[in-house]
Amino acid sequence: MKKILVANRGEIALRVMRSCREMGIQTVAIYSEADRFSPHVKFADEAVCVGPSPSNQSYLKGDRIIEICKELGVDGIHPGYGFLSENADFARAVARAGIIFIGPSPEAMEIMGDKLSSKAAVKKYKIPLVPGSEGAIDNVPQALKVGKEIGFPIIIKASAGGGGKGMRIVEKADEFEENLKRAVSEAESAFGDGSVFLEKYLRISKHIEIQVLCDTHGNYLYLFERECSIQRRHQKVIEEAPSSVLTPELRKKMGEHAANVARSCNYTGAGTVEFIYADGEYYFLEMNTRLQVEHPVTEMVTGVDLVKEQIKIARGEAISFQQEGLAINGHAIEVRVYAEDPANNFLPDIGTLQVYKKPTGPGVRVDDGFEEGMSIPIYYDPMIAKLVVHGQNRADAIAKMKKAIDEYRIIGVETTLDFCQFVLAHEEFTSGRFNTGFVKDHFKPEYLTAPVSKEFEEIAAIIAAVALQQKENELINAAAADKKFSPWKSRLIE
Ligand code: MV4
Repeated sequence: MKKILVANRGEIALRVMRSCREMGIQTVAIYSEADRFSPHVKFADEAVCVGPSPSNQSYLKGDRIIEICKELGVDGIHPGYGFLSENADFARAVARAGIIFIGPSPEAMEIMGDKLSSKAAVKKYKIPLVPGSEGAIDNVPQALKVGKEIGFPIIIKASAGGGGKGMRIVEKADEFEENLKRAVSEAESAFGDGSVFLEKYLRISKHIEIQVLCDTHGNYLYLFERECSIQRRHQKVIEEAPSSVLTPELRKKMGEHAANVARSCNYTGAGTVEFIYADGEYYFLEMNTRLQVEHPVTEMVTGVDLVKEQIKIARGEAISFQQEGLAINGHAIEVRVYAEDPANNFLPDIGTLQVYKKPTGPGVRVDDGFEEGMSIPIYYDPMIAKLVVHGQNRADAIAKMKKAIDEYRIIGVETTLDFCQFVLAHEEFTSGRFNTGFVKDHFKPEYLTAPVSKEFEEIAAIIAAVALQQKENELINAAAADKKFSPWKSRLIE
């Protein structure tokens, strides 16, 4: 592979291109009109505009992206996460065009993309599954029968869903009538597939996922776990590796189960097997057939560059290490920095990064795709950056993260940084006992707005007004300078 097109934007596009460059591989960026001046465009060896800002007119234009590859002599496509990364039809079209899709086979994506077919696939490996319905449920008597067997509460999940989309919790039998009907019609309209199934709802649980790496030579390796229980409405906020609750024995068993999930669909490349953990027991939920947002915590504790491994596997090489050669070194934590206002129900807060200063130092990694002065586009995910730290142990990593967040300076948009600081300081978090209900159970927006005196507020308002005027002047100058910037590396193919 000599030239890779990264079919993505922002931090992940940059992160993938960095590994390509270290491997001596040429990089091609694609960008939408909103991303014309983005760092991933400047970093790439070549860059092509794929269309207007909305992603369905740009980053999701699979056919157009394949055309660009043909024109520029691209031999591999890395899809990043989101967008086209789990689209089996796209992966198939890429292969048909004689280009390597850096990811699993379309067949593996399809098997794991459907929760019922993924459960069916792992059956022969005796993977622990949450008690539930054998297949799809489409009527109340069927649901009641399962309810009798497994007891309440019960969760209804869409087979074509995943990541928490289209789930409903049923507390008692008479709630089936309405919830089943709604779940089916929601699944139908959201995924074009109304199949739903039932599982015993585990109310207090942890979200633990295992990173796997598999090559075309029959090697199925696990790179241990990430714990991602700190989340809000299915959006992860803090992830870490390792998890506080896994013993070495449990870790090995879970890892071997994860490798078997990958085996069940002849998986190749990097993937993540998601488990739910409750009371010392764990159960397989689903497999994500992409590189995940939180992959850096695994890289920090294992020393493996997952993107480089993905590329080597796609080239047909065998993984250069073995399971016995892998170990967890220290502890890593990632916080996602979103342009959202935690004091205002985490509403996306768009605007310009008037001040943007990143923390640095040993064991501190920032994966981002913005620079000072840039605006956060409204069209995409509002994540500004991932701040990742590595420490000798969990306490050390937490301390390092607190210091790094303190050093992070973002002015112009509200961010989730203070909220993350609140989580890191909470006893429930430091003790490791937290579960997926943490944010709902322990966070109130008032916690972030410390009371201040009237005089302080007045002085602060004056200082802010002066600073704003100064900044405005700077921005006017910056905008004038910006006009001189031409994306001369870009090639527009009509
Ligand atoms: C569950 C569960 C409890 N019991 N399954 C969320 C992400 C998706 N991959 C699966 N998810 C869950 N599956 C069983 N059998 C709890 C979650 C879950 C959750 C569910 C409802 C509302 C918020 C939640 C937050 C995290 C996890």
